[in-house]
Amino acid sequence: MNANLPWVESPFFDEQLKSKSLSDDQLKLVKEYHENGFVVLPGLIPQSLIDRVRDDAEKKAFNPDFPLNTQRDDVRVQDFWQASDAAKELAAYPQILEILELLYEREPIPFQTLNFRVGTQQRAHSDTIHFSSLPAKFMCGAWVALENITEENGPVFYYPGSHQLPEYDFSLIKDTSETGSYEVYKDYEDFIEKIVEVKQFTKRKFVAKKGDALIWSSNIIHGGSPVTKAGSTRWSQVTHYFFKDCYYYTPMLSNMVTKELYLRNSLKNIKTGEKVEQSYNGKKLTRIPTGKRIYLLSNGIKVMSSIFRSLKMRMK
Ligand SMILES: O=C(O)CCC(=O)C(=O)O
Ligand SMILES: [Fe+2]
Repeated sequence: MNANLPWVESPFFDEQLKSKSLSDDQLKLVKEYHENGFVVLPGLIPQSLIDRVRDDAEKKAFNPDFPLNTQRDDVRVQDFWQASDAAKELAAYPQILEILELLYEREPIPFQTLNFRVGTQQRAHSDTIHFSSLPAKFMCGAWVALENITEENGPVFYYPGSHQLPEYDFSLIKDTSETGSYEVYKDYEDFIEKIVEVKQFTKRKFVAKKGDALIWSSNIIHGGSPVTKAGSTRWSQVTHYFFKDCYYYTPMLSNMVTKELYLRNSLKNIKTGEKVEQSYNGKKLTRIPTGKRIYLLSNGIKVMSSIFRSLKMRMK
């Protein structure tokens, strides 16, 4: 039996596993990912690459005199890969892509990097509120330590097993049909914090050595721990990945009641530099714009023409 999901997220995972011939290491990895929603990969990234990324981040990303045309502040710099070959190499690091192919059985598309200088202290969330796909859950993050991460410098925290919760968006949190926005994001964070409490998930922290990587699935709840040692750095890079042949959207800015989606129309594949095409399991859908960057997806002409007919009627 198949589900319209990544196989590692499928309720039929155990059954599907039987039909695959995997090495012992691969078997351990896919089982862990399925069950917990993450895998830790100690020492995955060579120190030489780590040092290059860190050096670039220090000299360029967090140097206000170095011109960048992406979002930046003292904590994080978005899409630094555009200015750093090392950051780009890390985002498309072959062993990470190989593992993602194994887990998702689709071509991974690195589409966003975030470089951090210090801990984010970000509240608990699932990345699905920011990055979702149709079909669902074809998204993940790979977080790499560019220095040793301790209890004190704001390690990433996460809740094993929380990836199996529903994909919470405003339609499951609020009783209004309003479109999502940054203004109500705090309500989402409050909700997630409460969910973690009532479900009694166990918190884990990614205390890591320089070069260790953590891959997390789209829906696992995670965030950044408080920085308890004043002035400590937490050099790190996270890359967010989608997978081929999906539609990509942002639930936080979509209307998840009416299914009007804020589509991510200008994604770039960091590996190839090419624009990311969108499709649904091999089929192009029609995008009917209903707002700025907001669309209804449709099977095509039949629906389109009935919408135009009703518009015409209304205009009479
Ligand atoms: O690095 C952190 O503290 C959290 C990062 C995060 O949530 C993300 O990249 O999705
Ligand atoms: Fe996140």
